[in-house]
Amino acid sequence: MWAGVCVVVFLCVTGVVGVGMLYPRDSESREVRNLDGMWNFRADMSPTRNAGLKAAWFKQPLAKTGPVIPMPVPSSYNDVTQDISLRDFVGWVWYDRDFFVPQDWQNRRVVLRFGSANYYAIVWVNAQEVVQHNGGHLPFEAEINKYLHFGGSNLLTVAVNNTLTQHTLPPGTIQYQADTERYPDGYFVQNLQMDFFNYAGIHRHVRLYTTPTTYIDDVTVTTNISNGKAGIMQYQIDVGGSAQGSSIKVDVEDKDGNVVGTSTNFTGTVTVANANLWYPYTMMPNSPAYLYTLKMTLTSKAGTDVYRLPVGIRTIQVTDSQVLINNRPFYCHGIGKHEDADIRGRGLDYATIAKDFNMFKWLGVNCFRTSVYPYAEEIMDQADQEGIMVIDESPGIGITQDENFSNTSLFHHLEVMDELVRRDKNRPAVMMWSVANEPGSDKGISIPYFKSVIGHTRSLDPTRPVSFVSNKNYIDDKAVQFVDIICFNRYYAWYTDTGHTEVIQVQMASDMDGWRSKYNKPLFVTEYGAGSVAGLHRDPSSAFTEEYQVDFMAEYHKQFDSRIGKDLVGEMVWTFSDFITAQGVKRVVGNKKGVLTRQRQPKPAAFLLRQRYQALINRTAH
Ligand SMILES: *[C@@H]1O[C@H](CO)[C@@H](O)[C@H](O)[C@H]1NC(C)=O
Ligand SMILES: *[C@@H]1O[C@H](CO)[C@@H](O)[C@H](O)[C@H]1NC(C)=O
Ligand SMILES: *[C@@H]1O[C@H](CO)[C@@H](O)[C@H](O)[C@H]1NC(C)=O
Ligand SMILES: *[C@@H]1O[C@H](CO)[C@@H](O)[C@H](O)[C@H]1NC(C)=O
Ligand SMILES: *[C@@H]1O[C@H](CO)[C@@H](O)[C@H](O)[C@H]1NC(C)=O
Ligand SMILES: CC(=O)N[C@H]1CO[C@H](CO)[C@@H](O)[C@@H]1O
Repeated sequence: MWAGVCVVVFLCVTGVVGVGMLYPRDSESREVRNLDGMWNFRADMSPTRNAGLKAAWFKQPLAKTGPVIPMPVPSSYNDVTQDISLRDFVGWVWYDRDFFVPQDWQNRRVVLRFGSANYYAIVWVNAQEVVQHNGGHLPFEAEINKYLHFGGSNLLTVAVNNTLTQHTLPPGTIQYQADTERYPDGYFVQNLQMDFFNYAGIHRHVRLYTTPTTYIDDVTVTTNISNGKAGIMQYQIDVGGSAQGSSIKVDVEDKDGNVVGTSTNFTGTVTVANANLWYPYTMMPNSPAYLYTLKMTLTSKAGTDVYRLPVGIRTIQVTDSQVLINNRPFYCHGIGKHEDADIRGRGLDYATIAKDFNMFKWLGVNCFRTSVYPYAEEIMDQADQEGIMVIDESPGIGITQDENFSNTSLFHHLEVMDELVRRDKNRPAVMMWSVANEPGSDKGISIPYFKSVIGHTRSLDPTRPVSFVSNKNYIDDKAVQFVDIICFNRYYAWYTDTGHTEVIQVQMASDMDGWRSKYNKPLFVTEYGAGSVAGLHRDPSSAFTEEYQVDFMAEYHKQFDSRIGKDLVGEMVWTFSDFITAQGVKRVVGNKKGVLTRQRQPKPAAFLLRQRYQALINRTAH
């Protein structure tokens, strides 16, 4: 629930009204209605992209304002038509649809929730603005009772703008080309500082859900282990509406529905004797990822509200050379990825989620990074359920120039971290927060910026390590001093010394020795990788062939092997699958560093990785 007062666009004063952003779940007291499907759609192709806002297209059905086309929600809109101007569109696009609300919802609280819309969204119900949201990858919602026709039809209109500016995350710039001898009138382009296509639209579920007017607004759970056996759940429940005179019952249920702990406090502790701990699947092959259910029953004058939260009991600790899960060392053999897939772009799709997790298991992957923006909640759910650890990353990419470290950017970055931690704080799979990828952390101006963002994130969640991903070296980096685990991306023999795999070992060794002797913190290689065009061969290998990707990775693996169990706590190849980028002479229909093709078919590098990771499960799990 965001109440927004917008002076001009981008100077929005937003404030959180409620504190929570719980995932919508059915219960005895709550109803969830999906509004996904084929919506009406229209891009504002006017030169300023402002015709729709000026003419208030939200005041009537979109089809009455001009031609509309069907557009799937959730999905990116870019690749679903044959229209190149829509694929590469920058500016406002408009969506609308009708929905009915039953009469008997009148006495309940009705909330409209978006899983995400990239980037800036304005939402109207029956021609009245209900919410604005700044940010492309996190959920937002609004209580909409006062705008609804109960027992009748309602019009839902959404305008989404994918424009990236200096103060968005990721940042970008709009460049106007005034030279009329070279460009058409009013010509402008979006410059990006990121190596992936800026897919846009309503990317995740749109849902209505109901609660009683006094309701469970948020819950925060942290877990601990006592005497190696008992699980401790420390929790805090926040109530929305008029809490006066309300009472709570908290039951912890095991997988079979047996109540194994109970409490009647809003803030308290429940102890589970002989707890089944939550482990990544590689550490506990027979019963990984054990989830209890925290069932909360709130009773008030408004009736009863029930909400069930899955909770895994586990601890994470970081020493100067190890990550411990439940007091046992954890080595991450993982992968970086994108949400990118097929014609839906970055839109949510269950078949893709299932395929990607099946591929993780096939490869032996036991962790991934949500490079380089927060992923859908449904993906995070799968990680919790299947026991795959996650480095949960903010969309802080492209923060590279002095001007990109302004206080306006910092303020937005803190706000994004608030939203990310609020959404994912209760997830056992989240092992670490990453606040940014490859920022200008060699600049003096990055010091107060990262001190602030990392410190803020740690204050939001003192139970998990916090880091960012550096591409600077140990001599120049000025912000790594604030992190718990040193995460870095390396492309020796790719972006430098291209083709020379013989330099990899010596360069990686001095690199890692340098970090270690300067900071004495655990090391995590969050990216290394070479591009390969599927089907392209050369022997001896050379850049962009499938053979080169294999030779390249094998050299890195030798270095990793010499440090596992000493100071290296994780490795992640870049990347899971090929993905689309902006067009450029270095990118042949996208980035080809996938060990899988974009269609999730393995290249030879995938078989190398599978062999390595399956063996690592045996070597590091016990
Ligand atoms: C919407 O898009 C237009 C065109 O890129 C841009 O000028 C404007 O600033 C954008 N507004 C927002 C809120 O993103
Ligand atoms: C967990 O319990 C241990 C031992 O009882 C204690 O030292 C530690 O501070 C606790 N951790 C948290 C996050 O509460
Ligand atoms: C509930 O709170 C009371 C008062 O703070 C405390 O004495 C009691 O131990 C708590 N019970 C549980 C189960 O946390
Ligand atoms: C941000 O604001 C602080 C406090 O007002 C100020 O000291 C600092 O110089 C500002 N930073 C930038 C990059 O403008
Ligand atoms: C891992 O260990 C199991 C059981 O000892 C064995 O069957 C399997 O072949 C090993 N896998 C690899 C890749 O070493
Ligand atoms: C992407 C982005 O916002 N980049 C800006 C960072 O700062 C430089 C210097 O002012 C700008 O030129 C970039 O546009």
